[in-house]
Amino acid sequence: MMKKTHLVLALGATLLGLSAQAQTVLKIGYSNALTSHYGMGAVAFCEEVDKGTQGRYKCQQYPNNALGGEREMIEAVQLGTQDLANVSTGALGNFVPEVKIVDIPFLFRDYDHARKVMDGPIGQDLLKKMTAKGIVGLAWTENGFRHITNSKRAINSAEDARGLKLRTMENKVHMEGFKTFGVLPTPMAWPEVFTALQQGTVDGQENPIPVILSNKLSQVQKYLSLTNHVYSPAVLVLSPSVWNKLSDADKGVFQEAARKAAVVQRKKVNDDESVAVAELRKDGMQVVEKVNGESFRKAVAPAYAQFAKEFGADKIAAIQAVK
Ligand code: EAX
Repeated sequence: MMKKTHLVLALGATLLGLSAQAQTVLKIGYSNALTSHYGMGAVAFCEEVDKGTQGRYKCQQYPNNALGGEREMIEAVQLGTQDLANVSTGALGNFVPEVKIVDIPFLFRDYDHARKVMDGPIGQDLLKKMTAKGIVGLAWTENGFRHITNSKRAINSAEDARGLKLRTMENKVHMEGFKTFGVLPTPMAWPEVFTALQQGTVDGQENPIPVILSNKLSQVQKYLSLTNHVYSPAVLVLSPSVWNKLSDADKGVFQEAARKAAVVQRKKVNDDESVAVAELRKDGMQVVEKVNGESFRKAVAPAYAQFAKEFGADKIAAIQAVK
């Protein structure tokens, strides 16, 4: 008898939301390992959220494409079937067209420049643009400057890249830009890439150092050239179905947690870069460190007319002007 009463009371309290222990577990997905820059960012975010909400919000980590490719994860976040994702901008422009401007090759000079833009008014404005598309952009994290790997030959200048079949992200700006290098861009979701490289469906791909390391691309690619041809931002996105239920205080906790995650994730990008060349050479890769960057920049220059038409020359100039 006693037992039954307790059960009813406990149930009643839970239904009324009175339980002090009420806990929500959020699913967070990303396309690299738990130990990668994405994983470290996601874990840091979740620790901060847990702390800041006194344990009311916790996460379950889904690394290694466990919830699908980046396009699928963004869709799921929109729908509310997935709570959080830490994704690159690869597929994001298909949902939020304004974001595509940051995918222009050779737009950013270096990490300081890129991070300043993403954390400044331009980047923050782009985060807000996501809201109208049913995506809550919490903070820009980072994937890193991208480099070309391939199985055919060492690339010293744009001339050497000519004719290579290169996997690209599902990103029109990248495809337009990389075409000017003379490569054949082949869009493909990330989860398919390792096998495609292994089987020779494509000759190469391009990605930041942390992705090359974390996915052991040295097993399927002989050549790496530090082309730095485009900056690859990433972003922590949250489903509106979670966001809309948060109190203002909790919203603040989530945003601050995302900003702290960005610091951790960016540091991992830098740390990986500082050890990568030695490590990848040890793994048998041939690494071209001093690429003729000018040849790539020259090749892509004509495409800037198209980018200016699409995004506005003033908007591109505003990004370039950030010091
Ligand atoms: O987000 O698809 C890609 O090349 C991405 O850079 C990678 O999955 C990490």
